[in-house]
Amino acid sequence: MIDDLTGEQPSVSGLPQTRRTFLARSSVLSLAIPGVGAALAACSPSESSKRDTTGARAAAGVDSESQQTGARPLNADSRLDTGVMKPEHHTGTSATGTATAGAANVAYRRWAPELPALPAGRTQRIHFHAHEAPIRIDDGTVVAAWTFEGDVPGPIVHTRVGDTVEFTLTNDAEIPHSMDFHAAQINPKEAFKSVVKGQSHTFTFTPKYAGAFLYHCGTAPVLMHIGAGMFGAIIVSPRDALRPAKDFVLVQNEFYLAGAANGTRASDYQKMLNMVPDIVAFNARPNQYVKDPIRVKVGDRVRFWVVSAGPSHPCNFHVVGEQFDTVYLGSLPDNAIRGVQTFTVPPGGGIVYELVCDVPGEFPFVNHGFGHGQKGAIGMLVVEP
Ligand SMILES: [Cu+2]
Repeated sequence: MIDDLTGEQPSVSGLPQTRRTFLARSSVLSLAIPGVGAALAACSPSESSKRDTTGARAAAGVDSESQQTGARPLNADSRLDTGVMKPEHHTGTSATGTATAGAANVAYRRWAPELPALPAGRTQRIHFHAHEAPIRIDDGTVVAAWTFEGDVPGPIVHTRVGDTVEFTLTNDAEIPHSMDFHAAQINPKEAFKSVVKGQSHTFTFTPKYAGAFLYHCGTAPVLMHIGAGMFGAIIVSPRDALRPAKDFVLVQNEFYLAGAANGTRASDYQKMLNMVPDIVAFNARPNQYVKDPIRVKVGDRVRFWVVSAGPSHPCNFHVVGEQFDTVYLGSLPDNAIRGVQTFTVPPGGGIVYELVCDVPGEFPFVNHGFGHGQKGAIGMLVVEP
């Protein structure tokens, strides 16, 4: 299914001021691409009075040079794509033209948490597009998001220990993006390097361990790219099937929001640095599974694959009225602990939880760090007779 996923090609014209400003600032701090052109390197913070026009030239420079050379170089210097770079003066938001266009007409859609079946065969080819899009996360909030495949989180990837994942990222966005799979052991300088607009990059890996793993854009500043929506879950099943269960994937993330164009709210880098989120959610819609619960039957075993995308906070996962029969810390079915009430997923981590639904009822699942539960990291597991 994922093989066939394609993204929309966003318009590159009519960059709004916020977009130009972002490009101007980011170009001198972390997003400059060797070989892309002097225009990107030329602007400096001391030229702040010229930021908008310099940014416009920088944005234009990406396209014009690419057209002139006929080749858009990949970023071969992945020092730019890691936490080594500290763009301390970055003040951007995610409010690009493509991320805010048409926001009023974007419909709310519940994010399906069911784990998709494993694909047939031992090699899975996945092609994601990075692009920007407005995403309605509740009735009153549309976020200007940076996405994989036009949604937040990106699609669930389901693979198996020892299988081969051949992954391709195509970047449709102005800003460079990349992919970092936590299920891969691979040279990040090569595999996780940034891809500029219009280019694609492919790498292959074989997961060694079963578990719930994060994937995310690793382009600097990583905080900004995860915070703006570029994350998802890759679920690695063991070679031998686990015991039967109803499998659900929950990716917790935080939103740090400012006002933006067209009624959208932009992810705000300075707020991310301060680490006080406006919203915390499972699968990027606050309280979505309270409004439309996850439903199972009495006697079912439920397995939650929980990932914390952060960018900065853990998920203290707990189900009210239940106890976890088993919690797997990693490399399922090894590393199991029994009889657990609450267990914490660190940002950038994943934990697998199982419980048996002995009695009917409504069981809230929550981030028991209740400041974050109150901000939306709560849902409902309905056990039907
Ligand atoms: Cu990115």
